[in-house]
Amino acid sequence: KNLYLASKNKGKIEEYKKLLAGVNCKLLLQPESLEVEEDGLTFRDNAIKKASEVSRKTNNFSIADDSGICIEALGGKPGIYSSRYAENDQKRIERVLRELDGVQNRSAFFIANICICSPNGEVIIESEAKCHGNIILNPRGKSGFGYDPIFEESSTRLTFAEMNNDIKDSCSHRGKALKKIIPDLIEIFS
Ligand code: ITT
Repeated sequence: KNLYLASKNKGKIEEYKKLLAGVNCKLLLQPESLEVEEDGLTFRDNAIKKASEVSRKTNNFSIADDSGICIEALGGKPGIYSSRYAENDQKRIERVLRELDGVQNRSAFFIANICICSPNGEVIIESEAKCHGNIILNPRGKSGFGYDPIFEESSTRLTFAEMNNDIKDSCSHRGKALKKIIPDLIEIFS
């Protein structure tokens, strides 16, 4: 069976290819022409919106992930606006570091809300997980995407950009949210 990944984010796409390797599905990318407006007020609203729209348009199962980084000293921002906080990854990182200039409390978490829809657009599985850490003063590491170079994960003290894929998957918001539902996915696609 086909599973459409309702995402245009290259970093996420690479992570999903690996995370879903044990599920017997054919992973397809959402049609380039399909634009889903992310106007929900929560990660969950946006994940449901992306998955249900891609399922209905393709008549196939789909998986969407709405994620972001929430910084305590910024009242939870960028949050659902993480991908829109500035025009590219570099500028988003610069904005966060600027807004945290001189701020002692650097506590933050990543969150991923995953939604899977059946071919008729109905939500069949949901999952959510967080990963806690701190925003560091100077970016470290070259891997990954987005805010990875400035997020130091609590238990390893490594930034996501200093981790190889396996380590990031074992502790990241996305890895943890997806691992919880892998048994359900294996069953649906068996
Ligand atoms: P799609 O909606 O097409 O999947 P997107 O990038 O717009 O792509 P989101 O709306 O879920 O996806 O925004 C998530 C943003 O949060 C993403 O663009 C990154 O800036 C950030 N983000 C999420 N997970 C991340 C991770 O594991 N590492 C670094 N940054 C991450």
